Amino acid sequence: MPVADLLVRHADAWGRATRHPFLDAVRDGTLPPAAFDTWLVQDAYFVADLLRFQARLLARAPRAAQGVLAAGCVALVAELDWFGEQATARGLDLDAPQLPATIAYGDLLYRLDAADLPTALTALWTVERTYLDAWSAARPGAEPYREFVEHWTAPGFAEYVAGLEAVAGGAPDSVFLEVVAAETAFWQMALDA
Ligand code: MP5
Repeated sequence: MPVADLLVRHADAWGRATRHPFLDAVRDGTLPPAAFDTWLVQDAYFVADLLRFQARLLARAPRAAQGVLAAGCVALVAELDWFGEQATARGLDLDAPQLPATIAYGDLLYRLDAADLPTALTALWTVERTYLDAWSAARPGAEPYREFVEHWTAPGFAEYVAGLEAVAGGAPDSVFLEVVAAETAFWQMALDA
């Protein structure tokens, strides 16, 4: 079964993660700057956790998945630099405390170290596909958020997600639903903070 079937089979959960009010507000320009800043600082923590998770996954990945995972690790290192630049430009402190949804999502990534490879690869594809679809729904995005919309809707990012899709699959639906729930909670955290 192709992993993309998960998006149809669990359309409600998928919609909650990819059509969240946070994204409507990015598109309309009504997102309070404080909510965006909360998201940005918390997402920098998440990306750091994701890089560590992905590096551990690369170490045990099958030959066919090494290329896409290694390229993704390089991109994540560059993305962390970009987060640093964005934080500086907005005067944000990237050492601010982690919020509960960020901690919970990081814990999920650590738990996936013990998962079999199909499950861990499907989880990673779900993480990235969520951002592709979520930010695509916010296109073109209002200023000052447009650069972020462009970042996760660029053709190169879509190709990366397709590359992950090609090596994902064979996992229980529960891992998809767990990741999607963590993504929904992450958007909500930014609005509630
Ligand atoms: C991604 C992200 C996408 N940055 N944050 C969350 C909460 N979920 C998914 O990962 P990447 O590596 O930034 O494309």
